[in-house]
Amino acid sequence: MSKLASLSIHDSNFFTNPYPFYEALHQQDLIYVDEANQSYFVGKYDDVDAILKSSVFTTKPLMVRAEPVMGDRVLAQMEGEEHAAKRKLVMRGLAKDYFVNQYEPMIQQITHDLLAPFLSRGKIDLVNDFGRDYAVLVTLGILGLPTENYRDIADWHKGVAEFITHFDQTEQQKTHSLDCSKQLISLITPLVESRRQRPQNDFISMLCGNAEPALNMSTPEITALCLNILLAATEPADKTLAMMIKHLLSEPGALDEVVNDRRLIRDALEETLRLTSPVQLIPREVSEDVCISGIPIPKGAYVYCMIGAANRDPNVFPQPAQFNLERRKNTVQGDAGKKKRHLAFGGGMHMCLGAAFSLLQLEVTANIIFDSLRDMRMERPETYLETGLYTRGPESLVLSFTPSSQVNHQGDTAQRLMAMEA
Ligand code: 2IO
Repeated sequence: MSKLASLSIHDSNFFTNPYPFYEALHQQDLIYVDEANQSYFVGKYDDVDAILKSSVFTTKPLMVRAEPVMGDRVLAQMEGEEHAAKRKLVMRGLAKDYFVNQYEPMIQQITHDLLAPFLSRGKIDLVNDFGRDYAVLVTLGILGLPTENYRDIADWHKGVAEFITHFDQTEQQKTHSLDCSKQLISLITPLVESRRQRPQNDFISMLCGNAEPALNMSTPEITALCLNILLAATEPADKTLAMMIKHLLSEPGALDEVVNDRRLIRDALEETLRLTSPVQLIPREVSEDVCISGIPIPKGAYVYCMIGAANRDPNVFPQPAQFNLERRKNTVQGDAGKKKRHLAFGGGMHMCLGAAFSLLQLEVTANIIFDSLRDMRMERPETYLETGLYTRGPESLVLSFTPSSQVNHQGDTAQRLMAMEA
């Protein structure tokens, strides 16, 4: 039998560490309700999985959470043929053949360039010296957007992300977010218009519809789609990378294991996404009266899928608080023998379309980090802090390592020079 409990997402303890709340939720088999906001917070794996696959739970909350800063609807708000066609188009742009030929060298270059100034110092903050710039530069690279003022773009991204993911923005903060959105829209719009007139071999030209003339998207629609990709690709990337390194450093022997067998990077990423999901919440609106785990939920209420909690459901993930590189091999089987994967990428028809891409991207970068930063150690681990209710990640991750003057990097450099000459 399930019960209801009050939860304040404004509780500062929840913000810095939601995991004890999730544990209590699973132990007591309950759903949290935020009375003031008519919001229900669901954290059981099977409930969340069912909600994400059900059309009774709509993506309407994005009309208020995202549309105002996107300038138009995001993909997750669409349905039917329109959704299928646009999703397919974007997925084609992120496909593996492009990855190997175009994206992989771009990601390698960005990673090397951002790490370079730190290699001889033997010290780097993986979040603030590397991750934030890295995440936005790679996304700009995918979209073919100019990178000269990428620090401005990173700031505008932050403002827009705050609008989507913060629950208690003041009017002033809202205005700031909307200003950031205007800046991004006026950066992207002329590029869309120019690609429309003179198509090139890039992502935006593809969205402009020469490959798919039937779609015939308007300039604001394409711009919103670019913003959608900018947000969805940037926001979780640096967080996932830093949290993976943190887990590998905290778990005895884990880092060496992965450094010595790079096939395990994929397992480390998947386990990081499960244990510390960079996106913790997915909002839905219920279109009729329903019951979840015995709790009646009235039509029109908001239901937040706590994917960060579902990913620690002990019925699906034994010893859920443990970082376990072997977990993928031992996943619990669900219906029809299907393995129950973590829900960090969501589920159902709106499941993250960048999932495969993001794993390839982070694999490329993790490989370079392991080659470049030998004997990584965490500085002052007791100060490590993750924050965020909706998207969540470390405030910083300061690493010390053996400076490159003491490590032979010739192989890497020679390869790069050869690649540049080619
Ligand atoms: C951009 C929270 C960054 C998405 C979002 C308004 C729509 C959608 C998500 C993820 C990550 C963001 N929602 N990506 O949760 O595209």
